[in-house]
Amino acid sequence: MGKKPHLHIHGTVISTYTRIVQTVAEEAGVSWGITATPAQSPENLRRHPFGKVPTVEIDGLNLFESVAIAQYIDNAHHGGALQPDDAKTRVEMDRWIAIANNYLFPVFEHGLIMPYLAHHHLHTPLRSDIIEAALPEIAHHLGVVCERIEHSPHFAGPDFTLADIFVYCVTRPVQLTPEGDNLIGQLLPLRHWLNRIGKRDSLVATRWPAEK
Ligand SMILES: N[C@@H](CCC(=O)N[C@@H](CS)C(=O)NCC(=O)O)C(=O)O
Repeated sequence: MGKKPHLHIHGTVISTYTRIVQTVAEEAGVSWGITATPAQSPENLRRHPFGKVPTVEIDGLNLFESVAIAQYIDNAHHGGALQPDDAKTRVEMDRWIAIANNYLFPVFEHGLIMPYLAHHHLHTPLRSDIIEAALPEIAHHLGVVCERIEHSPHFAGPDFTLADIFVYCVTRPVQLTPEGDNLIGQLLPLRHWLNRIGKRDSLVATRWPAEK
């Protein structure tokens, strides 16, 4: 086997999507380094026309969008081991990645995680009004996630796939807030899955400071 490449990540250090890319690299045995880059900085806007992080450099390519980056790393450097071959299992993986990106992330991020990050890091007053208003929808979304994982070891079925990485990295920050921890505490299958999956080496290696 050839020498594994190095992945250069540009992104904010505490970021759900940065963690997704770091986790896939860990799973693939690809070494990575990160340059702290704010999403809306002029430099990042040159890398990502929609002003999001992360962006990466690997194999002479400049890539953005986490699904594309994750699939590239897994395909080019891990034999596609995190993506099922079977079409029916694959569609389940794709569906849960889409759910994580389109429904879970926006609601969790804006309703709970950003208010706490702003409070802890920028020392602004905690926006309890935003959190209170978002909690019913957050509870609904967590319930849907919990229902899926109640009778299946992983989101696409028997094996650990990219879907588990996306759902874990999007959902775990919720558990780091008091309100999220309380909600997940009542959803035992989800809590057990988060505990189990969070022990994987790739997810231990990419923990946020608040988890250490
Ligand atoms: N679709 C993008 C989403 C990335 C994303 O939303 N990143 C967040 C950080 S976790 C971000 O850049 N937020 C800053 C902003 O929206 O201004 C991807 O998959 O990479």
